[in-house]
This record gives sequence, C-alpha cells and structure tokens, in this order.
Amino acid sequence: MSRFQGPTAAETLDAAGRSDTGLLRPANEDSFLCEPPVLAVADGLGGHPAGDVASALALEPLAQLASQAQQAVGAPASEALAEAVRRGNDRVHADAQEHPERLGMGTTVTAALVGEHTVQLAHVGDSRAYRWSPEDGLTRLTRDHTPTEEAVAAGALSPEEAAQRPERHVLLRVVGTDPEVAVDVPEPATLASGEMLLLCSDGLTEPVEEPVIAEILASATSAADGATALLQAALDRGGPDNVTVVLARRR
Ligand SMILES: [Mn+2]
Repeated sequence: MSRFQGPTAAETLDAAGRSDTGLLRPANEDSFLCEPPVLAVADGLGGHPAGDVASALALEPLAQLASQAQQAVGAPASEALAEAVRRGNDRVHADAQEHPERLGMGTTVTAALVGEHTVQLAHVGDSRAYRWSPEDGLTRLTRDHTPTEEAVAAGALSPEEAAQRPERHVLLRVVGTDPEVAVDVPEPATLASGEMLLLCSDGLTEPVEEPVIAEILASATSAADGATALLQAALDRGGPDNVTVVLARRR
C-alpha cells in the first residue's frame, strides 16, 4: 500500500482550481479544494436547500487531511481519503439535524490524494476524475453513481444512449443525506511527469464533450491555463450549471 510522501509528492504538482456560477443558475453551490497533495470537487444538490453549505462542509475533513498529509501521516492513503469523505458525510448530516431548514441537503464529493507515483481516489455521486497523458489521452477514472451508468456497466445501455437519458441526473448516492454513505475507492491511477489529473463537476462534462476536454488539456501550458480554458469552454457552451474544475499536472 502506498503511504503519504508528505511535501515531496505535493511539490511535484502544478495545480489550480476554478469555479463559476455559470450563466443560468442563481448561485454557485459547487465547492473545491486545491491543496496538494489533496484535491477535491463537491457539487451541492440543486433543487434542495443549502447545496452550497453541503458542498463546503463536506470538504472540511479533506482540507484537514491535506494539512496532515504535509507532515506525513502513517495511514494507508486510500483508507485515509475514504475516511475523510465519510467524515464529510457526518458533518453535513449532523449540521442538517441542527438546522431544520437545511434538512435533505447533500453533495457529491470526488477527492484525490496524489502520492509520489500514484493517485488515490474516493468518490460519491457524479463529479468525475480523469487522467490525461500524452500517450493515452483522456481516461475516466470514476463511474457516476447514476442509474444510467449502472446500466452501461451492466451492458444494458451504450454510453451514447446513456448520455441522452434524463435519469443520468439522478444520483443513487449522495454525501450528507443519510447517516452512512458508501464511498467508492477506485483502483489507484499512475501519474507520471507531464501527465494530468482532472476533477470536475457535471457543469463541465454535460456541456463539454470528452474529446474537447482532451484537446484543451493537450494544449494547456500550465494547470492554471488548462483550468481556465476548461471553465471557459463550459461557459462558451451556455454554462447551464455551476462549473468547477481542479487540474493538477505532474512536473
Ligand atoms: Mn452540477
């Protein structure tokens, strides 16, 4: 199992986060964390109360993990990351019990802990993680917790059909609505020099097709430049939702 490498892993990363309300929503309910070696995106549930509170609260334990990771904590990385997401669930759920006007609030969370050679991931919902490399292009690392993605995984729907179905917005799992949450921990990904890790809310992936995302990453000169270009691509396509991206490039 990989262990925290402390600042050494963080120092190899050029990372940047961007978030925007978009052009149609009244407020931004997304939140992000860009504190290498910990990166995260959270998309507060729309149509529910206090999505912005949920997404911000859910990331607090991950921010705490980021500060501990700088001093090298001796726990297996994947376990520490998933535990931080579960603690985020506790925070959001407990806060809603104390503030009845926030009952039912919830959020997606997709989090990454970047080690010296690998990336650990933990996620709940439909915010995504992608890896980009010059050789392989764009590879999705997470599976959305939606009925359509489950149907694709079971071979009952093609990815093209799934992208058209309205159920693609229904979340089967959310952080904060229930006392317990099942956190997905995908296989660790590698991240070599020159390769990039992208975390994003569906405000990017709904309007901007994956080949376009890949092109933007291929021409990015820095994490900040790439993150800004991705955000702009979503706005250029109508910015229908809050848009959030966190991009990290291994130096
Ligand atoms: Mn969204």
